[in-house]
Amino acid sequence: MNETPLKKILFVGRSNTGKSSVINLLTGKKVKTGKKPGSTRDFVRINFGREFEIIDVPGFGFMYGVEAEKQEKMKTKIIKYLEKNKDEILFAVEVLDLKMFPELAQRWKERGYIPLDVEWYYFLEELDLKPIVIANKIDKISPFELEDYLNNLVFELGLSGHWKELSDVIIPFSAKTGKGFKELRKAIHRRLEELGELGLMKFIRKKFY
Ligand SMILES: Nc1nc2c(ncn2[C@@H]2O[C@H](COP(=O)(O)OP(=O)(O)OP(=O)(O)O)[C@@H](O)[C@H]2O)c(=O)[nH]1
Ligand SMILES: [Mg+2]
Repeated sequence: MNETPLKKILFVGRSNTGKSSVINLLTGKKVKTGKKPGSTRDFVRINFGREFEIIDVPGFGFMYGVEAEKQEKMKTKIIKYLEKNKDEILFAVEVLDLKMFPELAQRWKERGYIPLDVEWYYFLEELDLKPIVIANKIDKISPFELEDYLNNLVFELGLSGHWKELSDVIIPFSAKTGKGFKELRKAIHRRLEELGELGLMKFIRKKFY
């Protein structure tokens, strides 16, 4: 096997946050989504010709019906994969459920832990994978509260500045209504431009259907 490795964009995030849904929207490819966390149980490679693939990484944190030991194994598998394939990964997209984020983050912190979503963000940063954070499911948040949710996210991720100035990193989004699609596309465009890979934009849909 002497194939050139495909360039990859990696989608990560806790279970049920909408990773597969976002991939569907962006590419028009049918990726399995589901109501129960753990719909995607193994790495799914979504191929685009011979140059590019999107990797739908199984949700970490909680997988429905999958016991703790298996989850731990999956976490190790994801970390190993990242370390091994680092050079072919263009950048990462972390999808989180903004509606659930504050409560979950609080719960983890009360127990003395770094919230899982935050830990992953740091980890991806550390690997220099320049994560774009999709703050998904904003359709579940009232417009009056959205600002607070986003400020809280910026704070928890340890970023400075207003979320509006961080449009390269945090994208308020709804895979249900398509809100944020244009902004997400722009952020992806910028990442690819920096990498000299703008040719790959042809695989990203122009608008939300
Ligand atoms: N209301 C709302 N529901 C959403 C949104 N995005 C995804 N969902 C729903 O959330 C559930 C999980 O979506 P998936 O795309 O399967 O999530 P996933 O992150 O791939 O989940 P795993 O594969 O289990 O890790 C599905 O029922 C989706 O329809 C959103 O923006 N708003
Ligand atoms: Mg999935």
